[in-house]
Amino acid sequence: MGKIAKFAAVIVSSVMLLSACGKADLSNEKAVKAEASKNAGSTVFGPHEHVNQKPTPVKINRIGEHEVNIEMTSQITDIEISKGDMYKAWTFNGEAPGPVIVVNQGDKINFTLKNIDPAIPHSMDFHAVHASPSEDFANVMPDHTGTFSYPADNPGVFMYHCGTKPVLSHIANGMHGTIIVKPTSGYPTDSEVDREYVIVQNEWYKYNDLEDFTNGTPKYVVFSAKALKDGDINTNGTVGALVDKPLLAKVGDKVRFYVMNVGPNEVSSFHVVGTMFDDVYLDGNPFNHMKGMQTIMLPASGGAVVEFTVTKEGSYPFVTHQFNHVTKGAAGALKVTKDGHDDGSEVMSH
Ligand SMILES: [Cu+2]
Repeated sequence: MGKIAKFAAVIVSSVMLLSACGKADLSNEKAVKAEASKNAGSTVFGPHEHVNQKPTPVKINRIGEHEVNIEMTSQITDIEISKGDMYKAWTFNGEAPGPVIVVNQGDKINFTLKNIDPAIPHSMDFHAVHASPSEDFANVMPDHTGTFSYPADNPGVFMYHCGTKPVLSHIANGMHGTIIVKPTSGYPTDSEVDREYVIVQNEWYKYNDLEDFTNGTPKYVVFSAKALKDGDINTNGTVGALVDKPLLAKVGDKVRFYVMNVGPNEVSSFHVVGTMFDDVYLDGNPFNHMKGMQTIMLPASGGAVVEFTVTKEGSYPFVTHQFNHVTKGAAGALKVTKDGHDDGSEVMSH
């Protein structure tokens, strides 16, 4: 077995292991899995057929200067991914992508997953932490709760996702999101930034179809915006979400995007039309500072902080410059006006 195959085998078997502390009960996992694979395909997975759980707010409570409690749910929620196309998404908190999480570099995270999916186990894999995957990213069974602790010592824009086997099905069905670990000393350009948004790219395939997830091409490739604070724009990854409801900026603003490509399978070539990136921090680490870029490459699970200036009024499309994905939905718009308010003008589409 090659190194990569071995690593994959370790991941696959590790998610099957019972947490050493008995935090998660996996006793009926095999039966649940057999049922799940029997039901995979384009018809709704039997046990989820009548399940549509309304979105649940994420709970983030700082309990110390360097310690934060985060509680999320895994749940089944209908999302209209394109006009008239409902998807019974597997989600964190009823959103796909899930809500953005923000912590500080050096925080200890105490993470609780409440799995309210009545049928199958889920788990949480934070790319932002040092952890023992087999213990700390262990499955939480239906109607159970698991709590796990780990440090977030590295700053950046990281992916999180469900790590339950088959991982591809859990990510492609909607279980992905972004966690930002704010650098202790900030970014060198913090004081220049006028406004900021979190943008996530993801793909959709045929409903819960592992064969299509594996060998097919995406049906939709989409962008969403996730709220950093109450009142910010917050959307699911649906076709046209950020064209119908463009992001806003004011002439002269320096705009920061925290961008994340959750895949599961495709690369993103992230580009904003009409400007270039003055400053880029690859994966969101201040050490990876680059300047004057036109397009940034985000691998599946890659993130970045990009900052750019908008000098004139108008509608600035943002895309993945892999234009076959733009025809599948991967476009959004930043509307730049004199005062930063929406003037009702038409948004340029690609
Ligand atoms: Cu899952």
